[in-house]
Amino acid sequence: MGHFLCRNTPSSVTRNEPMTEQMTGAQALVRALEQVGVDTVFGIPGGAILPAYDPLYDSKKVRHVLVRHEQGAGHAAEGYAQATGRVGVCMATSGPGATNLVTPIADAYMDSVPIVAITGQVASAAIGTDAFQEADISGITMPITKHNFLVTDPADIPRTIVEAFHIAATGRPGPVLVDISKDALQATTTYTWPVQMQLPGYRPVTRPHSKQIREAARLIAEAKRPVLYVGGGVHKATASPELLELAELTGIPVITTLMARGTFPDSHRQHLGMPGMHGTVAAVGALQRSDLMIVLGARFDDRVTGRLDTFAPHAKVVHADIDPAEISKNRHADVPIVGDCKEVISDLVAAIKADGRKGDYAEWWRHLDAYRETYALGYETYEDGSLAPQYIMERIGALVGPDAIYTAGVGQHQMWAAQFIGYENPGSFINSGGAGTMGFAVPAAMGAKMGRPDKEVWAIDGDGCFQMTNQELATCALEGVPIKIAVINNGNLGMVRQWQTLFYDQRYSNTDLQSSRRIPDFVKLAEAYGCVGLRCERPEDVDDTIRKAMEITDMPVVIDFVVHADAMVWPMVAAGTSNDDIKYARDMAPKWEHED
Ligand SMILES: Cc1ncc(C[n+]2csc(CCOP(=O)(O)OP(=O)(O)O)c2C)c(N)n1
Ligand SMILES: [Mg+2]
Repeated sequence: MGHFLCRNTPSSVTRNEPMTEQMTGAQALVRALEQVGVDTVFGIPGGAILPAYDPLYDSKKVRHVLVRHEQGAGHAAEGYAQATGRVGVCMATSGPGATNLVTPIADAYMDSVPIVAITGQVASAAIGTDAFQEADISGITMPITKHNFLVTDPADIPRTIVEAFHIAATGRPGPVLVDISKDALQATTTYTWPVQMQLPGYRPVTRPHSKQIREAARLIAEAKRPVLYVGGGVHKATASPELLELAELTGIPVITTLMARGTFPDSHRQHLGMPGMHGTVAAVGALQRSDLMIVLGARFDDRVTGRLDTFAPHAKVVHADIDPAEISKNRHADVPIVGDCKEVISDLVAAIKADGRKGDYAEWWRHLDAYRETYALGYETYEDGSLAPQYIMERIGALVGPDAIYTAGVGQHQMWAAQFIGYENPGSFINSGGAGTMGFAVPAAMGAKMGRPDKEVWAIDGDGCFQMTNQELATCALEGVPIKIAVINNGNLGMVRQWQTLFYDQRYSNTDLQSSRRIPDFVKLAEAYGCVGLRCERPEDVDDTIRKAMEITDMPVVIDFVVHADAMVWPMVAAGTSNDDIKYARDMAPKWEHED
């Protein structure tokens, strides 16, 4: 069983006599949602889903949050899921309501986020006739859902809901769509509870094979230059404590991918940082020179590997993942391990203790420490007094601290947030890794804050991303969701502009948003949405502005940080090139002189 459990899998259902009752399909839907433990649904009503909104109006257990765009509902469900470890839920009507969910569903699929999307469908007799607001949403989302259902019989609704939540939360988590025709919502049915799931072919393997574990332990003892390559699956398995034990038992260096920031404390001596396109020289260099990669819940994304045929050329690979389809997909695994990372890592710890040998990595650490010292993360500051975006991240990290939850949009600001805030706790950095979805930050922060109202939640957003989904500020203001949004306003689609600077001769085609001209004025926009708007343009005002935002705990706060337009994200491995060609600043390549 995965550890990303909704508290409502059938095992928690009381084993009393089956309960039966006559009700509509819509009432059955709401009752089933209540019985699987849903407390929050993000959505927008419309014709086909309207019957469901009527019993929802009466529910004492399910809070429906009326968003302003269905994309916001989907990302909010993702933020909620990642902040709580439970399944996030979004709801929309047929046709355009459902297609507006496509982007967050794709996003959740890429990042293995457990959400259930419930959509209304036109009446079953009208399906396939191009009826008003008809879209084949189960067809459209087939390749981007872990599973999806089209329900036309009201009697199937409770069982389908239980199955959807079970599939979303167990094994490798992911999005599940439940599309329900309007007539199924309206018809009367006999509601029976508990239900029997009918998923004969679905049995995720969570227990790793002991022979593979012993083989991995042997390779670890014999390796000279091992690295723990940690991905998002480790946090999803709530395996941070086991990871810490494994790392400290063996003394092996740890790198955490974008999806794993916080899974291992940034402050830990053995942590080399993030690998990949904008990773640290130490993390990238460690992988390139390693003789053994222990890959845990990660998938050799091209943003990590760079040119695949030059990635970590000397390394043997131990690859553990709950999804067998990931093993040897991009890189051959010498020791494939299918299983839940919590079980895999604790079994590895036991096997290493039983093996009794200890690897000697002193020489390895001498090289790594040299990389780390020579090529520490750094950034440019500006003599004209303008703001360096990286400095803002450092100050947010210092003042707000590691107990908060951070979300990010996509672009330069996302990479600076990954590099400079400093994460100590698993799940404290929620962002769109696989899909790279601009507009993720604000609705994801809203969902995270609603799931964890006890946490301070900061969205680090770009001026471009913010203009894609900021309408959810209205939702936040009206629903009382006091998140903070730090807009890193460089006036540009900065990440694209960075590529134009480096690879397109500084021809800045269509990347100038002119948002530093205050179109729109983010402070006024915040105020128009019933939020507090603050602006900060100089380094000496950064701390005061952050503190002011922290003091406001009853309203959402938007800070317009107007920053230097030319700041760039370094280090960088250019797309399609080898990790060996990493640059730590423009035209500055590290010297790998600490070689044997
Ligand atoms: C929905 C979507 N459209 C386009 C892109 C391509 N893209 C990646 S980063 C980026 C620029 C983001 O601009 P901004 O939010 O201002 O962030 P910055 O890079 O300036 O920090 C764009 C257009 C994307 N990732 N997602
Ligand atoms: Mg920008």
